[in-house]
Amino acid sequence: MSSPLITIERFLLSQQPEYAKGDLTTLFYDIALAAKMIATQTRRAALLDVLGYEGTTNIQGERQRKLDVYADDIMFKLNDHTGRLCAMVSEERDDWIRIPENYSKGHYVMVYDPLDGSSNIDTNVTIGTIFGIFRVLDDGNRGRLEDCLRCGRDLVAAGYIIYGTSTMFVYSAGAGVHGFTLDPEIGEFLLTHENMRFPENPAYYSLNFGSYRSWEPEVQQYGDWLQTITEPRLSQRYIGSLVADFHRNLLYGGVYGYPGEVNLPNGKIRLLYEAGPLAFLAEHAGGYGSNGKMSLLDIKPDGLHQRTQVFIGNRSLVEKAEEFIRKQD
Ligand code: AHM
Ligand code: MG
Repeated sequence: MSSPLITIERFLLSQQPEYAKGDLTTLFYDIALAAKMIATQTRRAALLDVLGYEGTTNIQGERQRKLDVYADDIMFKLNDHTGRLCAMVSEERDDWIRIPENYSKGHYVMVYDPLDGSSNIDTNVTIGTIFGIFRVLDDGNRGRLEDCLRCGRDLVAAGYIIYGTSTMFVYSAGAGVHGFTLDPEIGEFLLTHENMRFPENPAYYSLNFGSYRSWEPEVQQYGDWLQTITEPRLSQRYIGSLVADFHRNLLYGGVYGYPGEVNLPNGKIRLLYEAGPLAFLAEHAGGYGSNGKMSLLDIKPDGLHQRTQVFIGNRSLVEKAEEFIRKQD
């Protein structure tokens, strides 16, 4: 008998824990709609003249690509007026985002990177969107900075959308990690990967060995270890698109790392809307995310765009990174 066709809407309504029903479920649905719109634009990028740079820079001083700006705008426009959120934080905006006074405010805060790995856009390589959702600390207010500056342990849900050979929506609201694939003909995300877990035996490591000479000696030793272990022997795969590297490692087992470098001591990955949400997903899939010393979920950000060293994936491989790094202390 063939397996039943389950849309993301049906799954959200029937399979979620009680607390995730209601506003949180509809919020996922809004994000799924944003995902479809971003996917459509990504697929047609070269035809629509949305490749290349916008001529502006974001808070990190990075040049914004047209698709970065488009994706950010879609995430914002689909979520500012729904009454489900009271604040947002985007990689592309300096400050946290207030919900306009003329709209009612909700109980949730959404942090997101609208288009991650965007240096890959112009070369047709997989990119992604990352999001995390917190509950507001105090229902009585319209959202404040402290509602946004939270550690990953406080997340109630997180997920990503991967724009690859197919578009997938992967999320967790604390009860398993589930993946849905977009059927472009009918415009629906259908359940294809229920209860995703890191396989016990990892297959890959994903670090940019081009930066090896800029790493701390203990990270270099970890890199050497990854390259030489035989039980199991690992292969290197590095796309340079965090969502894509994380997704592959979730399916086949592995570790993604972005270590600090001589001129970039905390590495490149942002804690609040990249590392935190992926560490949440990793833990709910039996894996682990660390900055090399402690769980990424236990670090409280001081700033919205704070960077952190990252090792994330199969627990055994991430704990090995911690072992090398602790030896140095
Ligand atoms: P971005 O948010 O500006 O796209 O940067 C994050 C990306 C990650 O997706 C990726 O893993 C990393 O930067 C690649 O950086 P590098 O080219 O230095 O290896
Ligand atoms: Mg990013």
